[in-house]
Amino acid sequence: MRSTRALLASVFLAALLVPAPAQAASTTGALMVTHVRPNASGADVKDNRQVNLNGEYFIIRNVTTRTVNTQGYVPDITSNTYGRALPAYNLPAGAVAYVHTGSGTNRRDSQGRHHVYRGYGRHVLPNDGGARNPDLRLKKPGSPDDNTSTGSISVCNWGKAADGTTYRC
Ligand SMILES: [Ca+2]
Ligand SMILES: [Ca+2]
Repeated sequence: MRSTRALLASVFLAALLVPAPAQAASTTGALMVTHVRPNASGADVKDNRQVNLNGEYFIIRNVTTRTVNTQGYVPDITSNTYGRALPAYNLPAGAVAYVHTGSGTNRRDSQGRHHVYRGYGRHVLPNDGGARNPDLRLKKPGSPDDNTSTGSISVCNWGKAADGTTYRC
């Protein structure tokens, strides 16, 4: 029979072998930012026009057990003033929505993913998020887009974003 000490040592070793969890997204509110794709696939600009605006997005999850209206939540990008509040959209309990930078019809697609559009005519998420920490704060409705933590419920941080790559928050 193994000694208590040996048993404790093996338990300790097993604990060490469990990989550390990636930094998990969190929220103090109803919505959580879980992922971000700061750098849309392909060129951002073609013939002097900003293109593939909807290839730039972040993903939010309704962490509650009830439908949440996204209206008024403020995505405050901490290095700029493109903090237009989210449009009205009923996101079901537990559901995930892609929040796109460009224009489109807010909807649920055939795979059950929801899409919400911010209506910008340019890319707004920095491809190089090295300057601030966090790079994005999701704030409760009525909060200022002032690059401070006021009203913040969930954050996302990234560094230099590779082309067409999605990052966990
Ligand atoms: Ca801002
Ligand atoms: Ca970008």
